Amino acid sequence: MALVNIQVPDIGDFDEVGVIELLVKVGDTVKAEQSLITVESDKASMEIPSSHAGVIKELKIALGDKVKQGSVIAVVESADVGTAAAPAAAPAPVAAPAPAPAPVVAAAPAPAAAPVASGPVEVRVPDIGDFKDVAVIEMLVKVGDTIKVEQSLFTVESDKASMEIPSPAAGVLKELKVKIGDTVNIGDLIAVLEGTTAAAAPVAAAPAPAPVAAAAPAVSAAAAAPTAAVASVPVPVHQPGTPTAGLPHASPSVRKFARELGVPIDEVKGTGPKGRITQDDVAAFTKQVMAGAVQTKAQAAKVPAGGGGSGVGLDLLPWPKVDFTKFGPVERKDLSRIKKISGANLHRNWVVIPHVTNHDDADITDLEAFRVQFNKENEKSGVKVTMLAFMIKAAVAALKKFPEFNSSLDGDQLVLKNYFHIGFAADTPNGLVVPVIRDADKKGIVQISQEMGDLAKKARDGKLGPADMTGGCFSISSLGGIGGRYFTPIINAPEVAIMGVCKSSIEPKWDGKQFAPRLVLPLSLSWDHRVIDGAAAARFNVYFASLLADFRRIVM
Ligand code: CAO
Repeated sequence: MALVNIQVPDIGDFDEVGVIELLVKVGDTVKAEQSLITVESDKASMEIPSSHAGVIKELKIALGDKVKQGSVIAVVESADVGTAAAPAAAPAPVAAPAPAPAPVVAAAPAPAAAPVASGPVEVRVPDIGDFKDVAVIEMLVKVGDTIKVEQSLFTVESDKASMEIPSPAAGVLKELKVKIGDTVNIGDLIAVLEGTTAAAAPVAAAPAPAPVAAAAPAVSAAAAAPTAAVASVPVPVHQPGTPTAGLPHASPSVRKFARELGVPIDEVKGTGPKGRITQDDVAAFTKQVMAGAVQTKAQAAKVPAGGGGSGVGLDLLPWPKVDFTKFGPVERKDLSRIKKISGANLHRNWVVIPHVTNHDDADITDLEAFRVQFNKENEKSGVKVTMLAFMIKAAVAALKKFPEFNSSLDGDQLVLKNYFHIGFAADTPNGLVVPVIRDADKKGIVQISQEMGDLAKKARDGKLGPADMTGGCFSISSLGGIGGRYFTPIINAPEVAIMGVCKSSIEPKWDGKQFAPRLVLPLSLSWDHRVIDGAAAARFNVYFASLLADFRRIVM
């Protein structure tokens, strides 16, 4: 018997990765190759196995620690030290890296700065070591999306690791050759990109990935590629039958999503294949917790027996359970995917952000007359200039004048943005989405109207990608085409304000001498009281309304 230090093996280009799960405890008897811990980067999670069989004498790391190659995970008392090349009688623990993990997935290697001509680029499965038939469990992009270098395309999963496969090039995704449930192997064609603009060389033209010897500790076949951070992630070799008891089964992006919402992922029931936890499962869990239908273990521990508020968390009454059929016939319908996701986000934003809503009116008589006249004159162009496009421009001017409205909270700091991406709520058959007009400060009203039309169509067709809906600074939610007077829009976190707009109507306005009929647009500005004060919000609304009343002010 000897004490063996089990170390983190070569984990490629990763400096440090976080320990997210401990799979064993002191006193446990472990087999060689049994998983000890799970580590995770932003793109991959993997289990680190023990190099030796024996009894865990000491755990050298804790949850949340960062580890890298050579970090000692545990001290194991082992009879099996033949491979450790240490004197049997040595009193000090023998250093033994965990078995060499072969990379399950390595991004396609490519020369780092090779310029790429426009044209189709075939993306193939990179070196996946000894693995065969790795399952595709999650698609992260769709045809038509504009892809950045290193943007994750989809997630693959073996029994021991899941990993997002990044794109080696930028461009528009023309074809996806895989779908959920497919299994892939090294060299399989997975996608075709077109109109590439950056960094990586076409995979088809790239040198074949160096084969990874199963026993070799080093795994940096793709270290020079732009995707090296992902490419060189090693994961333990699959050992059929090795237990993974207690490990919540979820992809890195789902774990990240859960962490962002503060959801204890080990309490979420997975409904995916083999009990895998999906993003929808996390959203549904969040919804149940927020509705008081279930409690997390932490919440349960805080609520005193016999009830009574603890002052911690919401401590709400459970959601009423009603047998509606007692009162009349009912039908049940599953919520759409968009509704589940947006519901969880809206609920979090409503609960976390101290909202205040200021209502005001804008006199848009002249602007609407101009808009109608302009559209008449330009009927043949095919582009209709909308009132919302003017409001986007007005929002940009107001954000420039009141920069705290163009910010996000990050702990104790305010992140002030020097760019102007404006989101607009779009109603679709499947639910609410908020596409974003990028760099609205650099675009004219006609271009904004055109882009909004395109994005609204994409939204209705369910074709918006993540890039269409992220990075917004401020949102506008217009119910103007439908009706209503005022409402309370919910802030689209991490933004700090949102403008709600209702239907304009002719109202009598006193012009100093008489009542005159004016076209009045109702405005409802919701703002985050942690960042914005009431006086600033009132000023923002007044300024915004003054721009719509006389659009010439926008260039002053
Ligand atoms: N007052 C009066 N009429 C208005 C108006 C306003 N504020 N805004 C638009 N209209 C009229 C337009 O004049 C147009 O009428 P015509 O067809 O007769 O010309 C009609 O409403 C449609 O307007 P539009 O084509 O300009 O579209 P839009 O820019 O108003 O809206 C979009 C586009 C995508 C925002 C909209 O289709 C939509 O989805 N709105 C709903 C957003 C939503 O659900 N918000 C709530 C979020 S909180 O749950």
